[in-house]
Amino acid sequence: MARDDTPKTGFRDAILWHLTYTLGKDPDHAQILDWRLALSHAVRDRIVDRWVEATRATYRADAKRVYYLSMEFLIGRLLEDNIVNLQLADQAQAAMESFGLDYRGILLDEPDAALGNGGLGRLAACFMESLATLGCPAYGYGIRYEHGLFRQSFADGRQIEAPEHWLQQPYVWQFERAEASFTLGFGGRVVTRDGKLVWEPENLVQSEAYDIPVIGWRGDWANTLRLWAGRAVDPFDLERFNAGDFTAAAEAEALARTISRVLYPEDSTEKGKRLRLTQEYFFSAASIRDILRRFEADHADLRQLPQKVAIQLNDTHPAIAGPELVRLLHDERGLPFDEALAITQGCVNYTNHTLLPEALESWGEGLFADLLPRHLQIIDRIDDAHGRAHPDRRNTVRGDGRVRMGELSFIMSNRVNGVSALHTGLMKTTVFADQHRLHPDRIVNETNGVTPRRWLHSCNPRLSGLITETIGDGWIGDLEQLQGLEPHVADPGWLARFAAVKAANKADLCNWALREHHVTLNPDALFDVQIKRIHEYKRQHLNILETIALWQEMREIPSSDWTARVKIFAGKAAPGYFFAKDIIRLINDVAAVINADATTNEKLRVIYLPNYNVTLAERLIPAADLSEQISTAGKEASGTGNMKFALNGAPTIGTLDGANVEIRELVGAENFFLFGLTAEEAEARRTLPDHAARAVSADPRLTRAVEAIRSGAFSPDEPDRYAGIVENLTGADYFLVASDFGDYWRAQREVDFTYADRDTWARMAALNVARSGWFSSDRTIRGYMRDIWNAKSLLGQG
Ligand code: C3B
Repeated sequence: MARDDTPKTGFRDAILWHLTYTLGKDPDHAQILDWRLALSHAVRDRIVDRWVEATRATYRADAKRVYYLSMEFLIGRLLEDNIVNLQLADQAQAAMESFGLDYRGILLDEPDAALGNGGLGRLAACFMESLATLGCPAYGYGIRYEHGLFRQSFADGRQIEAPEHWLQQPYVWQFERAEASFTLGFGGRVVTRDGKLVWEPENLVQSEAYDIPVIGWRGDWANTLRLWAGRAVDPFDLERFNAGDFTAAAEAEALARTISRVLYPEDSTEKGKRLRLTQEYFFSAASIRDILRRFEADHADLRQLPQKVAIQLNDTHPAIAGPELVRLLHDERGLPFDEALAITQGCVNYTNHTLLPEALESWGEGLFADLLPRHLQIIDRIDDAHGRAHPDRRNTVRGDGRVRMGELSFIMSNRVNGVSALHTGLMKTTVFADQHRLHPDRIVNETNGVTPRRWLHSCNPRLSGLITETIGDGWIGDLEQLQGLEPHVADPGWLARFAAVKAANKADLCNWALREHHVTLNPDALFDVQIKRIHEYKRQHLNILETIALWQEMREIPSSDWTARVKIFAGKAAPGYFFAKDIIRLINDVAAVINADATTNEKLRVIYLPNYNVTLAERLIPAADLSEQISTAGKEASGTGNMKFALNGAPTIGTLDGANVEIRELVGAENFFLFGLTAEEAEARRTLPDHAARAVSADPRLTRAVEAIRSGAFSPDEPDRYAGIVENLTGADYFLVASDFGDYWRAQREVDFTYADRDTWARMAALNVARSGWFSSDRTIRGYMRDIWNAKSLLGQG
């Protein structure tokens, strides 16, 4: 092979070509990393042609573009996604095996890009994939964090955080765009010049663009995920360097880079203050400039902006994009203020992802004025204009010395949406009740979804194979076709094959757990899985309490016919969230005691897998029997893990919360293990004095489990280690763990009973798959395109 051979003749040749000429490696001495990079380059070449074509088609059609602004894109590994969507899997596998390599090992060698905390970030990644699949011209805008979410390990059961380095190796999927760079200001003051207010920022920072192509299913369309990195305007101070002050010479660069250095490991608590607000403005402002630049390249009339541009704010983190657009239109382009505002409102929409008060962003006025003095004035004017238009209405964005980003986002937006039916309903009656009265058509619901390419087809090849064999492969691009499985569920032969798929996936997980974590799991046991961020409202502590109670009862009545279970936990806690970290340690402590008990450990095991990420989810979900979705009703906006489990044949044990409600409606109440208070009952329960203490003393199992924790049964070297948890459970218990315990216990025993009849269980599991097609993010994105963006697909002009 020579340098000028085209690298696209055959796929295998292309890989060798890149290994040789892009990486400069001799195949005889190439390492796994080299092969993975060569494979990635060969795949990337095939993406680029379609990417360029999609961009051209969008320009030609002068189509409306969707801009999805998000602080988080939890994209995970991309090589496999890209290979699958280009339908190159067989060729890639054959090529790698012909080189004597382990194909899956190569795929898993890619670092998991964790540019997000949890559901919100993963949703953004699924949306990008669905936007491309549907041929909707769209850009994702976010931050290119040098360090994604921390790596988690355990020491004595405690969470240890270490920095994550996804960019340490070359990252093939990104294209640096030196030309798309903007200078952004911070701080300074507002002066009057020629009768106009002008912002004179004190500090300037450069935004640098990195583009990642996102290819849709079957490779028919590709969009761009553009991530911004911070750079200094003058990266190097030669004068200071020559004076011998080498560190100071590079200070500006270090400071600017700090902006895109780390993802805040905050899920639902407002922290980080100044740097966090700096990050939010940094990426929002760069994105808005980029959007305007693209629009102005071929449109003269700014009033057309809402016809050509839809901007989606993924939560309030990019809310400052609204005032920034007003500022650019009014201060810099000279439009009258009201017109600038109307145009902005015609473009901007806002998705709310949480009703938890501590997660609704607000900023101290002092900090805001210091960092963004002109924006604060603009926000006040927006608030005034809104107040004037609604005379019974006071200004609401500012209050108690704070700037409330939820209120701002609401009044800046054309549409505001919740992420499940229940959540959207609660938005209307709680946090946004006043706004909803003024704007009864503004709030709409778009129930979340997940991409079936990653969350069934790739992560569960056995099930994908069985489905395709049964109903053809149309379901991958049209998930509702899974309904076609339903008639087969009654066929014992088919059901046995379905059950065999799950058994094989479980066997894989057992092998992996033994190899990687030196734990032996019984593949015949029920795999009961709770994997998500650790949070009191998600109630991992309810799960571990039930585990303790079960263990105690097994010891008490060993003769009973207990269903064998493996309780699997995974998830990270925000580093500053000490209660959540205590829950992690408690689970690990309980696991150590229970797993060491020879009288029960045939029947009950507890395992906490470290460093939960997208890759681990892809491994666990196909092997799960039971999906734990046990949040306090009214607190989980939607959930998306719940959808992934149902889709992979794991029935849910859950509350009437978030999208659980819709899952239960679709899969059927008889195929869902429901327990717990409703959102309304939960509200009422909280007002009862001593509800927790009463619930504990009324339930002997709960009393005994709490007593075991209190007495140090799981922390003999430090008996009062969990005093805080015990006090919470028997005291305030805002999340109603004690109140829901009894019904959770009952539902779990129903699970035991049902699982003992493997045919019944397999039927339930299969019906969960057959009836979960609605939870595709393709359906969700169609909803956004229709109800919110008024955007059209450019695929076959469909
Ligand atoms: C999450 C919510 O907690 C989930 O219920 C929801 O499914 C997803 O968003 C996606 O809508 N969420 C999050 O991950 N981070 C936040 N800061 C707020 C909500």
